[in-house]
Amino acid sequence: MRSVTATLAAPVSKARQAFLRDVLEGLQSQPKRLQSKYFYDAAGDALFQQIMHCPEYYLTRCEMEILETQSAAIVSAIRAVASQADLVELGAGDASKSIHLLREWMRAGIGNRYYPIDISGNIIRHLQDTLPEQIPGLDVQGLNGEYMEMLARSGQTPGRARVVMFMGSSIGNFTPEEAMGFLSEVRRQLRPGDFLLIGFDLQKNPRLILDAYNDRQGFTRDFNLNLLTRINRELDADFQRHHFLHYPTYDPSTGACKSFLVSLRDQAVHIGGSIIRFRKDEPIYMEISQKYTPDGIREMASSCGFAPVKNFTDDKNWFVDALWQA
Ligand code: AVI
Repeated sequence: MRSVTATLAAPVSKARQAFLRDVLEGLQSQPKRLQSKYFYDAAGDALFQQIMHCPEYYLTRCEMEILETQSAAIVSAIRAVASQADLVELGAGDASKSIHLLREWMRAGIGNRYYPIDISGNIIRHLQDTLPEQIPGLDVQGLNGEYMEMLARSGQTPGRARVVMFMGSSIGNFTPEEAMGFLSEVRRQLRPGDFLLIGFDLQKNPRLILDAYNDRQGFTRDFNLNLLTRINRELDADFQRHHFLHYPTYDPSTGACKSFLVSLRDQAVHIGGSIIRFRKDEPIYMEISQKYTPDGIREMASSCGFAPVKNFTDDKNWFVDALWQA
C-alpha cells in the first residue's frame, strides 16, 4: 500500500518542484517575471472560458467564424496535395472550433484519425468520450502530455500525410524568437508534404487589442491575479492580491501585447521558504500575446522551413489561420 501511495505522489511533487523552481527563478530575475503557462489551474481554465466569451476578446469569435465558414476550403486546399492524411492538434482544448474542420475532414473522406494533444488528462478523456458521438466514425487517439513529446509519439502512418493544427493564437504566447524555435522544432518532426495550420492574431487598431486584454468585467485582471492565488495555495506563499495592479500594454510598433502585475507598495512575499522583495511600482512581466502582420507571418513560415500555402481570414481581417506546407 505504501509503495502505491509513493508512486502516485511522485509526479505531483515533481510538478510542484518544477513550479517552485520556475517561480523563484522568475521572481529572483531582473526584471521579475512569471510564466503564463502556469495560468491554467482549474480557476484559470474557468476564467479563460469567461475571457473567451467577453465582448472585448474578439480572437475566439474571429477564429470560430473562419472555421465555421471556411473549413471546406481549408480541407480542399489540403486535399489538392494529399489524398489521405491524419490530423494532429497541439493544445486541442474542448475542440469547439476544430469540430467544424473535423466534420469537413470526414465528409471529404481524407481520413478519420484525429490525435488531440493536451497537457490536461481531463480534456483528453472528455474528447475521447464525446467526439466520436458527435462525429460518427472519427477515430480519436488522445495524447496527454507536452506538445513535442506527444507529436513525436503520434508518429507518421506510411502513405499518409500529417496535418498539425496549432490554433487560437497560442503561438502569440511565445516571443517571436521563441516562436521561431518552436515552429522550427515542429518542422523537424514533419516530413516534406505535411502541413501546419496555425492561428495568428493580426496587428490592428491598438485600442481594440488593448481592450481585449483589459476587459471591463475584469476577467483578464483576475486571470493574471489568479496565478498569485495559485502560488499561495500550491507553494506555501503569502501574496496579497490587492497589493498588485493588472497593467496590460500594447506596442503598435512591434506588435507586442504584454501584461504586467505592478506592486502597489514596498512589500515582501514568502514563497516556499524564500523571501521575495518588491519595490513600490515594480512590475512582474506575466505574459506576451504577440500580434503579427501578413508579411511577418510569411517570413516566419520561410525562416522555419515551411512554404505558405494560403491564409484564411475572418470578415474583418483581424485573425488568420495560415496553412503552411513542410
Ligand atoms: C491562450 N492565449 C492565446 C490567450 C492570448 O490571447 O494570449 C491567453 C490570454 N491571456 C489573456 N487573455 C487571453
